[in-house]
Amino acid sequence: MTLRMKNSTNILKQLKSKMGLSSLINQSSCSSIGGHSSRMPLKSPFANDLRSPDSYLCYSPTLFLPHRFESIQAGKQVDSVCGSVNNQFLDFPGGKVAFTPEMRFISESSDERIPCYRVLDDNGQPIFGSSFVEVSEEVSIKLYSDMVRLQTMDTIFYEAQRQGRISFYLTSSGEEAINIASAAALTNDDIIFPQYREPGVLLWRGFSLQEFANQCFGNKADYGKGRQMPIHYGSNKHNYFTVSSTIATQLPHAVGAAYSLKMDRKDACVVTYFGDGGTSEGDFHAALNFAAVMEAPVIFVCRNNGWAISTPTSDQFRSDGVVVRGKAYGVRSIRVDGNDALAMYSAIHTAREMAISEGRPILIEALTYRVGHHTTSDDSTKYRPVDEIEWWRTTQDPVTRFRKWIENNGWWSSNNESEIRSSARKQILHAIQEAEKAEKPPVAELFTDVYNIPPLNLHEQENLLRDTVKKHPQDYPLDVPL
Ligand SMILES: Cc1ncc(C[n+]2csc(CCOP(=O)(O)OP(=O)(O)O)c2C)c(N)n1
Ligand SMILES: [Mg+2]
Repeated sequence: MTLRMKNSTNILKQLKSKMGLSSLINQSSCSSIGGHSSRMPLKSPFANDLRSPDSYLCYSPTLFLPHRFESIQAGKQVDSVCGSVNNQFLDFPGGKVAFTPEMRFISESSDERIPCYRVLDDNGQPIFGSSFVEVSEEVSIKLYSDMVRLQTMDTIFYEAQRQGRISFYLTSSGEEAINIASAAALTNDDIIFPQYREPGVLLWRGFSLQEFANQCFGNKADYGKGRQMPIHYGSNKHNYFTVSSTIATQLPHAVGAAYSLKMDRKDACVVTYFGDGGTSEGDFHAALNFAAVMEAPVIFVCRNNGWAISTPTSDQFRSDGVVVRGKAYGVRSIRVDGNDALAMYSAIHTAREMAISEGRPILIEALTYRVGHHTTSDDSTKYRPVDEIEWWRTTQDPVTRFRKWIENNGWWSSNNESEIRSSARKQILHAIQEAEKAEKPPVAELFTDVYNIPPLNLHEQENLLRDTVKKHPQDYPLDVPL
């Protein structure tokens, strides 16, 4: 029987009991943990203690700052110390550490890989015993329709680039569920720090197809005034920070923003997206550690799609993927089937509640596959087998899987399907035509919005640019006003 939970606090409770969190919470309420008890004599933090295990529970480490102990989860885990050999331990910053006579190196990997949370099987049927957060018919239909709109937008914009109408594009093919289902589980107050393969979050929030087209064509209506490459969307109105090409730079920014939400006691969190390639950047490690220490309400969503352009994950890390890094930094984490919209929705919904109510970061590793080329500058068949791409495209497509589920629920028909596909196509073609016709921003805009009073060297560059365009007009677009 499928276990459905309307209220995700039930899921939270279950999670806590499964993870032993309730016992940790109870332990932390022990008055002396992190506090100073006047009945206890001062003692060396490096001393061995041969008293009975029970006495540790209300024993206060005294030489270190109480706050320092309180902030470290390991400091609360007194149980493991109680089970130590001869009850000997090192009273160390961060909590007591048991001594062991055994010389045992910690294995570089566990015997079993971390399992992947999934709700819908390949045929869109709920898996026996799966628990998930209930999604209404209305939300499910919007969720599916937006995945289709994203798919259609990708197909048409990709073709427009091939026709030379825009300079560059990249698709989210195969990763539609991560995009749309995660967005559906958030509120518009949650702040997004994207990589570049998450335009679906913006689409869900109401960024119009015209706004997408304006950015890709870099016309006067583009909020970036044509100064960025296509796909570098951003929108203040939708709490969506502008895409930055430089991999992983958004991660430390996201943590800072999350910390500010916490200081302002906002009922919101930050969600930042990145690829498996992003985890090879120092910024990823700095951000995770920073978030854990500052207890920032930020959800890290790693789209592990197997490839960082032509570099496979096997050339990027030897660990069991990305999810295990969470534990190393003290960040709660989960591995999710990124091609299962219901699993993504449930995991993000639950992560959001934990992040805000408990003031903590969460790491989600979404397993997926980049079905398209990296960008329009790439041909992925040069470095990966076509069979592999086809297997993912045909058997693991997240859009088809979710469609089967809504069809089984009686919420979707083939008529609905043809309607949504043809109307999405019409709207996108119309948006492209309008965006193409619109005027481009003038050259002068290249030099605005950084300085209140532009410095002399910028004036010189602007003049030089104008002279060069006048001298070599054939090398510059004719439709950019000088
Ligand atoms: C700091 C930095 N290094 C290298 C690049 C070049 N680059 C652009 S995308 C990319 C791969 C990123 O892969 P991943 O994070 O897995 O995202 P995916 O494209 O798979 O969605 C690289 C190396 C860059 N943009 N920034
Ligand atoms: Mg990748």
